[in-house]
Amino acid sequence: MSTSARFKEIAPLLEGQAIEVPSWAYGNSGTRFKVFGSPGTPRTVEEKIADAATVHRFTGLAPSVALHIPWDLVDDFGALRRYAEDLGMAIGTINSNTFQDDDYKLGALTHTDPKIRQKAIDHHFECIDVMNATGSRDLKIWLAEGSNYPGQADIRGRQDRLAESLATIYDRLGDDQRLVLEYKFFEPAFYHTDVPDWGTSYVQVAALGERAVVCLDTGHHAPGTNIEFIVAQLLRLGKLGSFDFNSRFYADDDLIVGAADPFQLFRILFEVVRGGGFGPESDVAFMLDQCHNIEKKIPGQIRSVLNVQEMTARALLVDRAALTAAQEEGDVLLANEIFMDAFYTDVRADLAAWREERGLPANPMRAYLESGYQEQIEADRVGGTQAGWN
Ligand code: PSV
Ligand code: MN
Repeated sequence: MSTSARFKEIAPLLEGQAIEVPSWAYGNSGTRFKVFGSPGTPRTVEEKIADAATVHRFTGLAPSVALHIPWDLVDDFGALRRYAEDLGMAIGTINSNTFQDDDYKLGALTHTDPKIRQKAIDHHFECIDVMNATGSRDLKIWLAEGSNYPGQADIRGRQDRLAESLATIYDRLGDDQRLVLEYKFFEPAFYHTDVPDWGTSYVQVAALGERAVVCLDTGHHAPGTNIEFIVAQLLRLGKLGSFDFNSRFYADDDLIVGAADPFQLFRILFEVVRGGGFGPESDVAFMLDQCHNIEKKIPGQIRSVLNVQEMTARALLVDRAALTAAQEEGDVLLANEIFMDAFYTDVRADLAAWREERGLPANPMRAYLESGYQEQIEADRVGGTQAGWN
């Protein structure tokens, strides 16, 4: 069967694919050494949403935008929701932030001081109020908590306090809302981290209840970790809530999805498809969590969502029946060949035609660059304070 004939078979499955973009991808970012400003960077949440809507307009892939509180705090979230909807966008996941206050130096939800724990819990209550006003389903919690030196903290006591704090937050959620707990193996803490891995996140959310799930950020594992195995396991347990997609060479690099290791992205997406994590029946949220430190931000996001789409198409191309047969026969080389055949299939021309059939530009990157949007925002967005990590 030719690639195109096979592509036609899987094409309907690509319909409705949605990849949520993060508001912070449009703001300035950098490393701990330098945050670079760039012309056209949004000054307001509305401008971030307008840029996210532009990514969606050129790709048809990104109909929602995640917010980060307090970076995206506004007086009237109902009005912000209407503003987004007028641009064809929904407000997606609400991300809490307990990592930028002096009070949180030694912990937030795990802190030994009940007043500081309560302050961090109250911040999550505020995030739930935002969700109620914006219609968001997911509260995503990533904690920058841990310790730097052996003996510094009671690591067991911190797990117990974490469980208690999370339970209080979970109880406040509405029936259609979810708590999504993200893990990360290190940074900013260097010795121990309170939610370092999928197992800890799983244990904590399993104790909360059905509407508590795990967020897998692809940049949050030790080098060499078999991430697709984690995907398979969490799907098997019904606890894979969402992805923060990005790519990394060394640590939490937050680079363009698929830039560092396209094959890993393929392997992850194959397990997503295999495990029922893709398609209209699935609750798994596909999000990006990225920072564009040196490249232009909007085309950086366009490239990222296109890479996810392209790799999803290739994962769908795997001939699963033939693969299962080869696996059950114990035909190691044939099974591997079937898998690799799909990975090596170039779907770019097919996807370009698929887009055109839907009134989208065949080449969204080029269409954006030729649209004049970038020049326009660079000319218009003069003065004010560019958005960043504060
Ligand atoms: C932490 O590194 C993280 O991945 C979390 O998702 C945060 O919400 C995001 O980055 C932005 O700080
Ligand atoms: Mn993340």
